[in-house]
Amino acid sequence: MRPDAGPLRLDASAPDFARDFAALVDARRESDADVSRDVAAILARVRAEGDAALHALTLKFDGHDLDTTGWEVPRAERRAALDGLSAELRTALELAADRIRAYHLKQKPADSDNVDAAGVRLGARWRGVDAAGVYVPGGRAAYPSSVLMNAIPARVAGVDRLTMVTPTPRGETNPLVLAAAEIAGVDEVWRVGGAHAVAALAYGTARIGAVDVVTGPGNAWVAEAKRQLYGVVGIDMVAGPSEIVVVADRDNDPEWIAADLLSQAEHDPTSQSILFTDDAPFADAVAAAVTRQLASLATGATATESWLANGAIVLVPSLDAALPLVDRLAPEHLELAVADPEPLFARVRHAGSVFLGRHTPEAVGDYVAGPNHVLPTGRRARFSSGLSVLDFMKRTSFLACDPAALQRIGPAAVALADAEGLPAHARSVALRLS
Ligand code: HSO
Ligand code: ZN
Repeated sequence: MRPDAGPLRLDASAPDFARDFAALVDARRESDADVSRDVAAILARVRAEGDAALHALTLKFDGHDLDTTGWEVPRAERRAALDGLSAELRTALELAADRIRAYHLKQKPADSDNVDAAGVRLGARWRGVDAAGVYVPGGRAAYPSSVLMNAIPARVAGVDRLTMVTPTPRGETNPLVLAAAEIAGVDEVWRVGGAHAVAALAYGTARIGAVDVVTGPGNAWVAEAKRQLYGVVGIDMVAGPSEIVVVADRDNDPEWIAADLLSQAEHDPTSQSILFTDDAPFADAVAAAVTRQLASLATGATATESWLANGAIVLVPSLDAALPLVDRLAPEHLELAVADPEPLFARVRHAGSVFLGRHTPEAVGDYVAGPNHVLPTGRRARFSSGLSVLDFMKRTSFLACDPAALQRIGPAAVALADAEGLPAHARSVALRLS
């Protein structure tokens, strides 16, 4: 594809804008390949055959024999991966881990325990799940940063056993992924991937213990496996391609904004980068800068495909006017690249994560700022949030009545039980009332 062809250009003052913008909002970028039947068959097979199924499916999909390459990555190999890092990379991963941990520690919810006006003691107690499993993709998306973003919140939540599964084509496990797992404190790493690995986490096999929550990104098969296993286990979310929306005025350096747009475009051809600006010459300057940068980007082929197929530049009469449009996109990432972002930020309702000001590129959040980079995509920020400590915890409520408290609220329960035609409920309360 020719980068000079340019992405979609929309002008909010054009007569067809409402129709064209609606088409942009509704465009589906997620794979609609229907893998549900194949995945269902794989899940059933792992459930029935356990490790034998994992062995056969790994041979088929990843081309290695687990009995030869080893099922679990030995502790020594993980330590060696960590020790083999350059000092610079190790320091960077450790800085990232420390900052992610500090941010997520503040998410830990407080227990509550109060006596209300009727004298009833009411409370809630939060506990981590017993075990969690983190899926780490192979190939293009084997990101050590994602290992940190998934594993650290689980550890902060107090999960007892933290397992990682990752496909290892030819049996070679990405050393950066192993080093990150070591830094994050992952307990077990298994050389299996794909829908069958998710099934193993959910059902458990003789080798791989069942977990309670499965998180982490993956291809269409992994996503479908998580969807089908939801209910057997908890899951984080079904993630789609990355997105960035940048709201920028003309006082920005077009090169900076172009780089920001490309930072998400380079993830995948289905990623989406959208610029909103109130200045037409600035829009042209950014478009030209994107084209220039694409020419020298090592990931240029992917980024070009994404930019041309899914990218957009939207001209708005004022940046204020961009906000309702941005809300409709409910983007995963939103940059407000202006000198004073606060007034715009105050009006944002739907976004996974917001990056305030000219010196907060989205990429700093992908790695080291602290908030989670696993965020809702595909407009799901309307109703969901980024991965957090809460995804690895659950809440148990508790209550206690003394005789006087039961005397105060019990009669209403008796009345409601009678009304629902449930006499045993009514009696269980009534017997305790004097
Ligand atoms: N931006 C991605 C996360 C990531 N970026 C990992 C770099 N590495 C999530 O949308
Ligand atoms: Zn990224």
